[in-house]
Amino acid sequence: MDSVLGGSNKKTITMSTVATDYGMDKALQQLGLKDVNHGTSTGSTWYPGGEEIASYSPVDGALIGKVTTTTKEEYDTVIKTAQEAFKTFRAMPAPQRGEIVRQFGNKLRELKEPLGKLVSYEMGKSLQEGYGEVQEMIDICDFAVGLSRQLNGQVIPSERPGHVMREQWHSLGIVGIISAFNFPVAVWSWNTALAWVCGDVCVWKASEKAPLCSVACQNIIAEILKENDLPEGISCIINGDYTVGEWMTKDTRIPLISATGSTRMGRIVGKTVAERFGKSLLELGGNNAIIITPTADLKVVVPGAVFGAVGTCGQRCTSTRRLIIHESVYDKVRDAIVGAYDQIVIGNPLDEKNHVGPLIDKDAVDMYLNAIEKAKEEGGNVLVEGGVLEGEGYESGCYVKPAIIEAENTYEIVQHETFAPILYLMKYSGDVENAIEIQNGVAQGLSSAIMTNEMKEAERFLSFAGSDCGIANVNIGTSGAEIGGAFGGEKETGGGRESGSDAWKVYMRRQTNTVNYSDELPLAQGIKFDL
Ligand code: UN1
Repeated sequence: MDSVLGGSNKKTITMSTVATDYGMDKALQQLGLKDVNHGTSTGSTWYPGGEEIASYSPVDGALIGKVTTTTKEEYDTVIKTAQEAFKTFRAMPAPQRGEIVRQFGNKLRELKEPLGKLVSYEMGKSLQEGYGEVQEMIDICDFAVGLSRQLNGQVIPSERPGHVMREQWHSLGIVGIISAFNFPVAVWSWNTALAWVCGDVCVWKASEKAPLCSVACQNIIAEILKENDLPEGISCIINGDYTVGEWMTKDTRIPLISATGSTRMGRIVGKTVAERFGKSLLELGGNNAIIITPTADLKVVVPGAVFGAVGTCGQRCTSTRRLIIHESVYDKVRDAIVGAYDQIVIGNPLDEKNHVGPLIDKDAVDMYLNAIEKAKEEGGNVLVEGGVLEGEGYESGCYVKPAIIEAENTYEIVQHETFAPILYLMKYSGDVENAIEIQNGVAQGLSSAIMTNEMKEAERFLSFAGSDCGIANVNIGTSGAEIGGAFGGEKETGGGRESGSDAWKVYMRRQTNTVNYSDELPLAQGIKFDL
């Protein structure tokens, strides 16, 4: 078909047989997704809902199933149920809540295969990455179980005699989760696993582009909650377009909104939540670069850069969008990367031979094509041609070829996050500081990386004067973060941190206590107030 495909993309399937060919039928059965026609739930209770949202697979264009949108009345019932559940759940000892999350993690271990397949089929990422996403859920559950015994506060010395100060952490309430299509299950679990051990209850509005993933997750957790005699309202899902999101962001009953998506969306969410003094955790767009220095090892650079750029078909927040290459090694690195693109096999992501699946939908394909056009208009030099794949196996119209374009960092299109496999190559000369300036010279600040064997360069990249991103890696790519670290970024990425480290603190409210165990009442700052 095309040279970019290599010769091995022979496994083609027809639209009607994909589900059975790759065990999708069985997977849907195992996940309780046969004949679903609902999308609003407080646990084991499902509500009929309003309009239908159809979920078509970008893999083969087939209709996987339908959910319904949440009506305003149902939304209010969900929030009231969650508020009630919070009263019970926050009173449960944190390690017991951890036990619930442990059971959830174990269930995910059992269902890794069907859930990974569903992620792959509904969203389009490769099966390996679908399984990886479920593994990320399991990992955060394990992390949260340990955390459930470590929601530690501290004791602070008081300046007054006979006084002691403490800081403790209390449950917050309802956590509203708005998630994107690209990580349709993992990002929800980053939030829920932590929120639950913290004693919060969760209301999730998943992406309309991957709604069945949310129903599958809800089925799994609802069973665990029921087995443990826990009330409805601890895990809720709602569905719909931005109006449902707006109900959440304006709702003073939801103290924390955790939103993942575009900077455009985050700007609206952040503002709306701030207006009512709610808290928001924003994980927005990235424009991630790898700096490739003269001492970089090509064996590390090539897989790191290529997986970063084409993994999840360039639809990760952490996808590599820019390579900033030292002029002395530019030709060698460029040729190696371009050569590696020849090996990429594009096709049905459920077939493990394929590296890259489709984009999420035709709108995404249009954005990808427009970005390539724009880069050309601005003077970009195309090294690996993009384009939409046609023919057998590509009937959904969502399969595109990963492209490589030589470009300047100042191009408007390069400054912009396009959720597609387009990699921009640019040169730097002189010191690593020049590369860092280019790397930081965008509005976003999620992930970054440097490839170097020179210790001083690595440390300069990681120093206060180095990368301005929330994630800065050495000798690995920009994507594929582990759950143990705090995940998120600066500038237009929104400033939020999810997942590991002390990200749990955002799911709780901090309280400072001063206790006087003396018989006097000395005032702080030595103030005298004698009556
Ligand atoms: C996202 O793209 O929103 O670091 C999340 C990564 C994954 C998570 C990405 N662990 O690429």
